[in-house]
Amino acid sequence: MSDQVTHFIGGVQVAEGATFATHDPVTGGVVRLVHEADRAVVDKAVAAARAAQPGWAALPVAERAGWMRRLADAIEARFEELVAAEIADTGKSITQTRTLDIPRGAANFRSFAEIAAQRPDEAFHLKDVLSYTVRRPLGVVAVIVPWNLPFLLATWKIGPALVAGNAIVVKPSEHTPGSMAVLADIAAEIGLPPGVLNVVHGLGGDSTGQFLVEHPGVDAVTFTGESRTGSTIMKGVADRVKPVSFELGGKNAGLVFADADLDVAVEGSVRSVFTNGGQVCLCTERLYVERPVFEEFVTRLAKRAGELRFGRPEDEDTTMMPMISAEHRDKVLSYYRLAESEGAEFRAGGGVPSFGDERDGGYYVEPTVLTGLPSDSRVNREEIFGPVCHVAPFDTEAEAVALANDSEYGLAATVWTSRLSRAHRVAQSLEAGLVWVNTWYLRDLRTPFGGVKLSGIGREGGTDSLDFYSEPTTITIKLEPEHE
Ligand code: NAD
Ligand code: 6OD
Repeated sequence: MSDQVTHFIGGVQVAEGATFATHDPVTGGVVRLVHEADRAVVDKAVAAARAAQPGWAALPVAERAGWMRRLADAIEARFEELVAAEIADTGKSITQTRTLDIPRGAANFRSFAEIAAQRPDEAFHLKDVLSYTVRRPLGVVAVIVPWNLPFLLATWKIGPALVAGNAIVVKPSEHTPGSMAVLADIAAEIGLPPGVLNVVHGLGGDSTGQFLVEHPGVDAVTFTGESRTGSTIMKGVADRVKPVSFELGGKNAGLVFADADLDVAVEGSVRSVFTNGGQVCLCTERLYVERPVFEEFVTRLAKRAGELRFGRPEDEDTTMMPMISAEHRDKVLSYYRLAESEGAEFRAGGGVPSFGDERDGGYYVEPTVLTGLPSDSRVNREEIFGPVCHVAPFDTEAEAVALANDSEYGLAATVWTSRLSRAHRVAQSLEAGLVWVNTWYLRDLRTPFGGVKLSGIGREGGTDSLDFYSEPTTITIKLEPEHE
């Protein structure tokens, strides 16, 4: 892939629009120049998708599923190139990128191929009346994704949208265009019908993202990103009543009961707080720990936070990555300072690491563990999206559930307990789309994924994705002629 990122429209590269630079989060240096799609480029992409969509939808689902498997095969064949592109844009560790981000891209295409190809139609028989449902694709879908898991999150939407018979226009984050540029190249290489998958690059509001979602030729929007952006997009598409699927922000709670295996709870919380530098919508930012084990838990979590390794991305034992941008680093640091002014105790971190090399120009912050804030503090209510959590004690199960649910968000929660009945009871009381018990971010791609409250609208995953990316028509037939 060249260092100039171009759009992919109708099966060809299009180098139109002014360019902007992306920056390496590890050093702050320039990574690539990216063409920004203006309205004219977005028009072209939508027109290419509209032209391709009927032919694509007319293929039997088994053929579209075959294309998804070919995409997965090609991702595996160009695995290291994708790993390199993702690392260059994000500064992720090579270990995470090789084990999570890129393999999930291939898995997303493969699993939606299987789910779609094997899905039966629904039919209902009532005396002499037969009702059955056929599903049609929505048409042209805009796919707007963020920077934190760029390849994983884009393919999570692209796979089901395509296999359901839609043509799509994808807009990756302005910070992370690299892996989608490789995917576009892969689509051309395997001969995916031109116009079925288009990629336009650019910014969000008042730029490519907004032009795309509000385009009259776009039938639906699938978006992952901040809750505030979701709300803006919703207003922008309201007049045309476009279907939207939104995976938005989180302020996820973790509940640690005194009966939990504390080794498992501590290590699991290290993962759930600090993975990807805390830049995963599912990351835990609020931990509530039953009072008898509170002090031990905090001490151990803080110690482990201090042991995370700020290696270079290519070092296999690196466990802490930079923030995506200078702006995001400053946002996270502003919450560290806010925590100070709100009266928090810093049990780990709170600052910026110093390397004595070019990484001092990068966007690193220290993994941070806070205690001592009330649940109505801003640090406990607002999504920070960095390597930081606040830990508070609780005394009863009911109090723990109430604290966890005291949030405008409702994406994910974790429960650490060895009591089976408690695990079920608490999990079912939490106002969240996803609850993990004694684990975190363990995924079965057939299950519904999404959040409640400010965390989203709708569910994707398995048949929920196929349902969003299609519309049912119910056909009812009277089996006996009415006048015989
Ligand atoms: P963001 O909302 O700033 O941007 C996401 C995407 O939307 C980018 O491609 C951006 O260019 C585009 N965009 C911005 N404004 C737009 C507009 N007005 N119209 C159309 N497109 C627009 O989010 P981000 O900073 O890239 O990502 C971090 C956020 O994403 C966090 O809040 C995180 O919780 C959330 N997130 C949620 C999930 C989930 O599954 N629920 C997954 C990942 C990230
Ligand atoms: O694993 C997934 O399918 C998914 N949608 C993860 C979202 C992570 C948020 O940052």
